[in-house]
Amino acid sequence: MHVLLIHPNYHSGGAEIAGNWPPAWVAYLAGALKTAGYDRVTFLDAMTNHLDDDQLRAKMIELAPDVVGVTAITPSIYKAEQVLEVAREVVPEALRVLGGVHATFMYKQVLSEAPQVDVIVRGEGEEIFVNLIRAVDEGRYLQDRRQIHGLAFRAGDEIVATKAATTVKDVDGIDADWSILEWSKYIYVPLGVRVAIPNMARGCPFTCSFCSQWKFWRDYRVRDPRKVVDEIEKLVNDHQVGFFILADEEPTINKAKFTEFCHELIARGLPDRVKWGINTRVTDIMRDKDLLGLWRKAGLVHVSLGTEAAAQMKLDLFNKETKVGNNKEAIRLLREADIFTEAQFIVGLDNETAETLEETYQMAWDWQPDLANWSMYTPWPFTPLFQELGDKVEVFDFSKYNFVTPIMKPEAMERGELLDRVMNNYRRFYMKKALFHYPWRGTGFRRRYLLGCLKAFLRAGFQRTFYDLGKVGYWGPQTRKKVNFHFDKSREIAPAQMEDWTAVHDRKIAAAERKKAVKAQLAEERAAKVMACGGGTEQM
Ligand code: B12
Ligand code: SF4
Repeated sequence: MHVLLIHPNYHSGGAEIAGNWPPAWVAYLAGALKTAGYDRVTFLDAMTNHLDDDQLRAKMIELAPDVVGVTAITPSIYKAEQVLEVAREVVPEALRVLGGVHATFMYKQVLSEAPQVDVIVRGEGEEIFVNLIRAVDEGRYLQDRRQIHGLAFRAGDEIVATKAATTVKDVDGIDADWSILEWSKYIYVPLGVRVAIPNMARGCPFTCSFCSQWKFWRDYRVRDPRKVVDEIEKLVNDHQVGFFILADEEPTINKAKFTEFCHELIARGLPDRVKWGINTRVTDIMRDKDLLGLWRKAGLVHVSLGTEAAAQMKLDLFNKETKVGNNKEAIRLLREADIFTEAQFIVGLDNETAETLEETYQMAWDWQPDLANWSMYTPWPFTPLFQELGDKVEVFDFSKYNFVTPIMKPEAMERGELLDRVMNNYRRFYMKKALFHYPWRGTGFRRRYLLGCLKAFLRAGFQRTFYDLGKVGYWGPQTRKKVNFHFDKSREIAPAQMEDWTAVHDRKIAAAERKKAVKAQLAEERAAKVMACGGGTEQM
């Protein structure tokens, strides 16, 4: 049984500017397959190697796999579908599998628009994929597929979704196989070292309305920190990894486990050999302010904070359960602990104005994080906020759902102006930082790291890959009226997907009505409560 995994060749100038990142999904799936006895797994990183269809064609013919598995987040979905189209053409006998967050929620859309996709794995891949591969290997896939949890496929005209699989409960049984990657390719530009993305915790206990991740991983689970450190030690020893970020949505909420993780790294002398970064929440920084020194000692040098929105109003809308005032304080605390801070702003909702964008800049400058990012609000089609926005979402070309393209048009400005104002924020922030802060602040590692980040930004700026500026034709404020985001207007929501949403919406309304009725009934009962004396409320 030969399984070929492919990461599609999709690029959008955002996080990529920091280097070539290794695909963690491949390591985790290859590990699960190996543990189950399937060790003939090959990986093609079409993204990092910029492989075009012809190159993929040639590779697939050469490898002749039994199964082709491709991943997709929302923006890379069409590229992923294209990879499977190539597979259908040149290795038609191979089973064509798609996994990842987009297909998990949008399986009706995908199966409607891309008949070349044989089967979708919905949710975490480790267990579902092994069950699927086992069925294929034993020649019973077609007859058993309705019994395998977590799949979606077409059967004639019908789109079938099997029972949802449970999340991976035995997270300590997860054993990634990172040896499948071609390590010389994965370099983190700011430090010039190899980079990895291990995963300690899955899920997020919060429910921010703009985010798809809590829905994907469902329950929050943390692996045994010692096992995660085993994995990291191996990455350092076997593959000379010098920097990692935790793939986790929320690595710090479980204070005890995160503290144990830090102690374990220190006990094994790893902080001298590997530095790392995380994404986390302002509230955790405030809670753990006394532990920030320990975090830094454990090698944590970079914290990306979901400060998310400058205005409290926006925070409330996003359901972020945090307060604007805390952001400044969290950044100060991290700076004091000598940890780099990256503040993330989400801009570009329909109520964005020139003033609110200016406000985010003023706040970024006031808070003084080392790095600041302005991401375009992207309405993941499976999030609560998307449902709320309804008709306001006009673009269904998912390839542009990438944090750098304005999907929403603010009422007060054109998309080109929004991009220009965001660029203006970047220009002002980084110009001042580059001139007055980075070269002069701190010594040794801190200075080297900051200048490394600046180098990554400048490189992307020169290559015009940052924010896809080259692709959209943005050359500065004078071109803001001419930028072209090249939205594919022929892209629409498939009727089957629409029906699914409507059904969910109806279920939600029905559930809300039920809740309201139960509440009213309870209130009535309470009001009509029998009094101690035996009478009702109307007694004297
Ligand atoms: C690391 C990371 C990156 C790395 C990518 C590294 C790489 N080569 O894969 C970098 C920094 C380059 C990056 C860039 C971008 N990213 Co990113 N990134 C992440 C992050 C932090 C972790 C992803 C990860 O590795 N998770 C761990 C692995 C194990 O999980 P997984 O990939 O979901 O895989 C599991 C399942 O999905 C499933 N599965 C996945 N694929 C397959 C395939 C098969 C065949 C099967 C069976 C199963 C399966 O099984 C796996 C194991 O359980 C997530 C946020 C998060 N915390 O998850 C955002 C995230 C994935 N990124 C996101 C986005 C939007 C982007 C960018 C577009 C942003 C930008 N403009 O820069 C680009 C796109 C780059 C690209 N070309 O794909 C979004 C996607 C949202 C969405 N709904 O689509 C996320 C979720 C962030 C967010 N907050 O919304 N990113
Ligand atoms: S934005 Fe962050 S904190 Fe909010 S639900 Fe998503 S992962 Fe959790």
